[in-house]
This record gives sequence, C-alpha cells and structure tokens, in this order.
Amino acid sequence: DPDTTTILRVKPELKVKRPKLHKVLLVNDDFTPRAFVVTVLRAEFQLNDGQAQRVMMTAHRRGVCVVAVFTRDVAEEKATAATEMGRKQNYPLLFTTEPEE
Ligand code: NFA
Repeated sequence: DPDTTTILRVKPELKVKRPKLHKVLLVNDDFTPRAFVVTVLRAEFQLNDGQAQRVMMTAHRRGVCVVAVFTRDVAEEKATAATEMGRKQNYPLLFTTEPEE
C-alpha cells in the first residue's frame, strides 16, 4: 500500500453574537404639554417633527409608545436623560426601557 497521510484540521470558529436590543417606551400622563413631549423626542431621539408628533400622539391615545430600540446601556441612558428633561420643568414625563423578545 502507498503511504497515506491524514491531516486533521480544526476549523476556526468565531462566534459573533448580537447584543440584545432594548426598547425605549414613552408613557402617557395627563400633565406634560404635547409640544414639550415633541421637543424632548426630537432632542433626545433625533426624531423629525412628524415622527415625534406620531410617537407622542400614539402614547397619548394608547398609554404607551415605542420610541426606538438601542443596546441596553444606550436605551437606559436615553430614557434617563429624556425623563430628566421633564423633571427639570416639573413634569411627570416618563420614559422606560424593556428588552426585546
Ligand atoms: N397626555 C398629554 C397631554 O394631553 C400629552 C402627552 C403625550 C404626555 C405623551 C406624555 C406622553 N398634554
């Protein structure tokens, strides 16, 4: 029999996993002026006027609306910063976060 050589190679395996995304939610209240909510949405989430109006009115009518999704740290930072903008004007404006499915 001719000589045979078997070469075993281990296939390199690189696991690339996506970070779980988290939603930022706008919660309705009875006190924060609509125009102020729109201002906060534009400033903190870079929404244009039409997008901000739609998000604000959806939360107004349904109680809550998803503003955007980010990695967990960014979602929490933005929700905190946006909530703080309301707090500074003594409004009960609230943004929360929750993980996506
Ligand atoms: N419901 C508030 C109002 O009628 C507007 C609002 C919308 C507040 C969405 C908070 C979130 N002035």
